[in-house]
This record gives sequence, C-alpha cells and structure tokens, in this order.
Amino acid sequence: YLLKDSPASVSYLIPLLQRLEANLHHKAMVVEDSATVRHHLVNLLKRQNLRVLEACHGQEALEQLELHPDISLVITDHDMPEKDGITMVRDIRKNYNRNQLAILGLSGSNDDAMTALFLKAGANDFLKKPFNQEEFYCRIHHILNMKDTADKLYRMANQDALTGLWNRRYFFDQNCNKDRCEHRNIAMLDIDFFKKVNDTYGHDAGDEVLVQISQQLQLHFPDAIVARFGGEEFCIQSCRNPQQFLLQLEQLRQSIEQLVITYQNASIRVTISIGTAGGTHHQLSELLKTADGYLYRAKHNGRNQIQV
Ligand code: GH3
Ligand code: MG
Ligand code: MG
Ligand code: MG
Ligand code: MG
Repeated sequence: YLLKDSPASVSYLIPLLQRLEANLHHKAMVVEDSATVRHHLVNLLKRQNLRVLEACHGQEALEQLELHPDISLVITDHDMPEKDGITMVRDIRKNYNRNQLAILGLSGSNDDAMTALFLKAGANDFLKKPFNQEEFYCRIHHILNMKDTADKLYRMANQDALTGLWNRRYFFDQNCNKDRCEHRNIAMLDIDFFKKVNDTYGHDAGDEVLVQISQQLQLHFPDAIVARFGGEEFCIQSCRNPQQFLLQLEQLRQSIEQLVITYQNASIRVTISIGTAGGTHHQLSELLKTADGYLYRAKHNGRNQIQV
C-alpha cells in the first residue's frame, strides 16, 4: 500500500509511516454481521498495525466498547440484527467525542441518503461497499489523523503542560455535569513557603517539586478531578463520602510531609495546607469560596494542615 501509486519522493512516505507508527497505539473495532466481510475488514486493518476487535451487530459493539473504552476507531456496517449501524453511531456519540473515537460507516445499500444519515449520526466518514482498498486505507488514515489532532488540541486546552494535571478550564467545565454526584467535595491545596524553594534551589527545582506533588495528588485521588489552578495551587473535586475524602486528604498531607524530592544535589522537603468544603446542591463557586476561606485559615494556623 505504501509504495503502490506513490510518487518517488520520500517526503510523501513520511506521513504514511508516521501513521503506521501511531496505529500501534490504536485499537479498532469492526462491526459487521457478515462473517466474510468482517474477516476481510479485520485483515485489512491488521495490515495497518491496528489491534482489532470484532462485533456482529450494534448492541454487541456497545458492550465491547464498555469493556474496551480505549477503542479509538470503529468501522461499521449499517444493516445488522439487534441494532443497526446508524443507531449505534448515535449511541456511541452520546459518550465518545471525536477526540476520543473516529467512526467510518460502510454500507452496500443503494439508499443514497445513507452517507448523510451516517454523517449526521456522528460518523466521521462513509464508504460504499464494495470499496476500493486504497480508498479504504486513505479514509482510515485521514479520520485517525483528525482524531489524533483533535485529541492533541483537547489536551492542550484542558491539561496543564508542566504537571499533566487538568487545568482550571477543565475543572469548571466538569461542573456542567451537575448530576455526576450527590455529594460533592472540594479541596483547595497550596504548597507552603514555595517561594522559598525557588529562592533556595532555583526555578527548575521548583518545577520538579510541582511535578512530584502532582504525582502524589494523582496517586491519592485516582477517581477525582485533580487540577492545577495556578502556580502552586491545586484543587480536587471528589464524589466520595466526606469521611473518606478527609481520610484521603490526611493521607496525602502525610505522604507529602514525608516525601524527599531530589533535584541534582538538593534534597527538598515541602508541606501543603488544605481547605475543604462539601455539599449536595451547592454551586461550585460557593464551595470554592468556602474551601479557600478554610485554606486561608490553615495557613494562618501554622500551615501543613487541613481545615474543614
Ligand atoms: P504560602 O505558604 O503562604 O503559600 O507561601 P508561598 O511562598 O508558597 O506563596 P507565594 O504565593 O508567596 O509564592 C508562590 C510562588 O510560586 C511564587 C512563584 O514564583 C512560584 N511559582 C508559581 N508558578 C510556578 C511555576 O510554574 N514554577 C515554579 N518553579 N514556581 C512557580
Ligand atoms: Mg449487514
Ligand atoms: Mg474543557
Ligand atoms: Mg504557597
Ligand atoms: Mg499560593
């Protein structure tokens, strides 16, 4: 595929090779009721370095997706028992955005509305069966490139570049999902005397402290939204019950107190101050304000502590 029809120029091959390399990290799923066609599609995709799962109809595909939420490409037929392709695409798009998953619709139907129906349901592209193999590969490459670009943009917009934590924008966006949890806990955290770390060991050492503190946050709160709000200030949003949440925070505080961060020849130790708030029907801004008040109190009460 790479060499056939390609101009002699090597630069033409580079994006194709990059695509094949990137495909190693992608998992695809073929949804097709005809076993013959399904096996053919699976073989085509495997030749593109993709790992491939299979489903015989839309319902089975949705179940596979629950088990493998990291599937990033779905190739689907339309006419299938249990659930047709277009309905399935609509269902998939309720939970998976275009930065997470790309979809190619396929159909042998003579209905000329098929393309538009697939695209409106949320497919990235459509191809009529029987298809030309080169065209199939071109379309797969194209929609995967688009998916990867969308994913990169999403991360750039929502993640903190230094620590990899979520940023403030993401933190507030998640608040739109108000029904995500009954009782919401908020914690505001701030590193104590962080300016002194920079002044003593340099800015790069300070950055390393931020990275390692962030790792501790992710380790202790795997099911919460952990964000870097500003310089050395972090915020956690959790749906755990308040007692569990407090216990997690206390364990975090102790881990950080005991953590020795080595940077070049320096051994650096820091502590954090924490303020919390929680409630059932409270606005996020209200909770943040309360938590911030308690953080202020923790600072003034001697730092390295949680105020509730
Ligand atoms: P307190 O215990 O009252 O919080 O004191 P503090 O020194 O931690 O607080 P202050 O707000 O005075 O200082 C925060 C410092 O964080 C100042 C700023 O230079 C530093 N900072 C902010 N962002 C970064 C960053 O990305 N990297 C590094 N290395 N330092 C940062
Ligand atoms: Mg079919
Ligand atoms: Mg966002
Ligand atoms: Mg500070
Ligand atoms: Mg601060």
